[in-house]
Amino acid sequence: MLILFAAPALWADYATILPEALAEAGLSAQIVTAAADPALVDYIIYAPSAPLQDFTPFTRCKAVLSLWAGVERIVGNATLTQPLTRMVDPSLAEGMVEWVVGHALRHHLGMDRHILNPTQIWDPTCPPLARQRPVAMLGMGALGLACARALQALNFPVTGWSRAPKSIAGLTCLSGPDGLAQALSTAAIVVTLLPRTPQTENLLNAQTLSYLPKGAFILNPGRGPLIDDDALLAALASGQVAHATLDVFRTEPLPQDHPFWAHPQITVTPHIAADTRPHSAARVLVENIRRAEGGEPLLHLVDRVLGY
Ligand code: NDP
Ligand code: OXD
Repeated sequence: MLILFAAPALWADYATILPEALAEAGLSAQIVTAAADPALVDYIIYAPSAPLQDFTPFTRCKAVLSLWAGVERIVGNATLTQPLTRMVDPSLAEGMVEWVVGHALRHHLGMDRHILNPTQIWDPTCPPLARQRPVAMLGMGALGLACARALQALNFPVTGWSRAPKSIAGLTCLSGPDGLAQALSTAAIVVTLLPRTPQTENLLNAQTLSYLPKGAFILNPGRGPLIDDDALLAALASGQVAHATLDVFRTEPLPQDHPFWAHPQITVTPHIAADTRPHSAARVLVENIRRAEGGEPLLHLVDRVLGY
């Protein structure tokens, strides 16, 4: 079996781990970072940094396995006729839970008041309890659900919102435009964990931001285009939104002259909310290769029509 690891910049992280995971699964494979003859390649491991754009010559390829959860940069590639899978990995979810819970607690507890307090004022005002701070989780997939559960475990009342209606024990689940309006109308904290698709672009815009109670916090570890940047700046200026913590942007790296960098109500983190961890990711990739070789259905298949 021939595997093309098409993200040469990441190869050092996988050079030992991937062959080990293949061996553990009883699979024997040759792994290359450039294919002399694309027609001989059985699987492609892909990341957005990959130079590969034309999948046409990979006539034998049984699947393209994305190292990233978000696939917006490959899903519309017209040359890609092979099945595409995305990264769903417990370590990715664990990282995302830590980022979301950490930043939610920062805003919930008003930590900046004490960490930054330049005037050394003794102000013993206590924050409300988490149970009094509703959260809207926009996106209830692998990552959104994990974050919703973690916040719920801290007593935040969580309302989840997704494309298709869901019923999840212990969580209020909504869908559709009315569901979005309802979820936002009570949300003190909004977390956006949606994929970037034509349907989710600018989902948070002047109108939807206006549904929020005044002074809400936004955490966006999903994708930059989920939020209309100008509408966000206006909502911050009016106080509708108190603070936005953003991990993802329309242009990455965020350009040095972008207004988000210096904005006192915006925290920029550099697309680090959840990283694909090679140790566990290698096992996710190998499990799908094992399945394909055994004629079993692939896990985490991307729906090419829905775009995620
Ligand atoms: P999933 O595909 O598992 O979940 C996506 C969720 O979004 C689903 O609940 C889906 O609804 C919902 N959704 C999709 N389209 C719509 C829509 N039009 N309206 C309402 N809901 C919609 O993805 P993951 O949870 O694994 O990842 C989410 C995103 O997080 C990724 O696409 C990526 O952009 C981002 N990400 C960011 C990282 C970072 O470091 N910043 C790291 C990893 C991922 P339904 O359940 O009905 O299908
Ligand atoms: C991903 C990401 O999609 O890191 O995996 O953003």
